[in-house]
Amino acid sequence: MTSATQNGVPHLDVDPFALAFFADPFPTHERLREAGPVVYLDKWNVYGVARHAEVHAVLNDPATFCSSRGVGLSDFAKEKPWRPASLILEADPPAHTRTRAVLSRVLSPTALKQVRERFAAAAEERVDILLEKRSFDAIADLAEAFPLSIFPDALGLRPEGRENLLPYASLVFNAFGPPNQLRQEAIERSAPHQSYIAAQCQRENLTPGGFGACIHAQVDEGAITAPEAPLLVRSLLSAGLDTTVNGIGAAVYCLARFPDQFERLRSDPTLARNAFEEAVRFESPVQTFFRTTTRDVELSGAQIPEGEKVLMFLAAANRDPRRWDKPDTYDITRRTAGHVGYGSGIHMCVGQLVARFEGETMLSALARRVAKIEITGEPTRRFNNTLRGLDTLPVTITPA
Ligand code: 4IA
Repeated sequence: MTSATQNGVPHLDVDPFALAFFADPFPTHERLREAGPVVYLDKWNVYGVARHAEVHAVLNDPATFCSSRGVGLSDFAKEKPWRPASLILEADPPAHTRTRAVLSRVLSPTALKQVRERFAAAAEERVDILLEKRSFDAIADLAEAFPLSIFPDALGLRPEGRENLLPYASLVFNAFGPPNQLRQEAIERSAPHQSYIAAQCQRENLTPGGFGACIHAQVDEGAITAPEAPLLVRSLLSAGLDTTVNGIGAAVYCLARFPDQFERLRSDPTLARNAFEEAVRFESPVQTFFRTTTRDVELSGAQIPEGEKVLMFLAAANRDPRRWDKPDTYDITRRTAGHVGYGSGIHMCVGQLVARFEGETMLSALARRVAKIEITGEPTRRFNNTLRGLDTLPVTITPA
């Protein structure tokens, strides 16, 4: 409940990193939005924004709401980061501008062209396997299996050790959260995953032609220094797999829960891209992120001092009734532009073309070849401080 209002900012006692919150965040998202444009969360001593307008405003003022002090709860000005800071995610202009340009080139429309065919063929192959099985776990056998069949190869990773990729990503996303059990246990168990990742980021371990080798080639172009390249590869390994796993998982979960929307998709498979985008809005695989204030600032009437953490509830913004008609309805024909599931502004997802293509190809294959997706058992939730998604989703599909 709202405990008090101080300096015009309502204080709430909600813990947005508790398991009970993850199980059903929606009523609390509403409370956060309705309490005011800016709130204060006493549990973690942070400001919070949950309305679309304020989330968008914070994302689009990177000079005031910086990333270089970390985009998790930990303030890098006060605490050493758990791993060397990301050169792109946890950086501000001008440093960010250069590394962002490099990853933009590596993940450009031209680069996507080189992998399109393989991604599309892999989606068809995956659906072949699933149609053969009929009954399967849509998380392990679809949402994880499909990205795992394409992304590590596109990066240029050797076959050995790939089982570390999802545990490492899960660690990265848990580590943005507060020092709760999820974060502490993830970090305690992280040594083997971290050493795997560090090794795979080295130039000699990345096969020619992949995204990883392309990053290292930018050293030869003089765009980055040799020690910067492995850290930028690390960004792709951190951000490129678990996000699309949870995005595709969200989309399949939506299409299974809302059969009228799957019917609509089947009648027009060109809606696949928007159906995926709407799933990203509706479920928001990346739920939250922080910024840190670089000065005293007024935001929608609230005074926020310098050096404060501001928690952005991307998922709440993506269902803010001030911004969206029927925000709690999954509608594959909705105009999804403006959702903040990929962020907004200078840090907006640099891999979004690859992510959207993965989602689109898989949903297009399902739309053309599957008549029905039925949920056959109770889905179970996977708990993470930043990512929202399922652990298991038992389904049976019927061929078209
Ligand atoms: C990085 C926000 C999320 C998708 C993300 C996580 C890690 C990194 C970037 C983005 O390590 O650079």
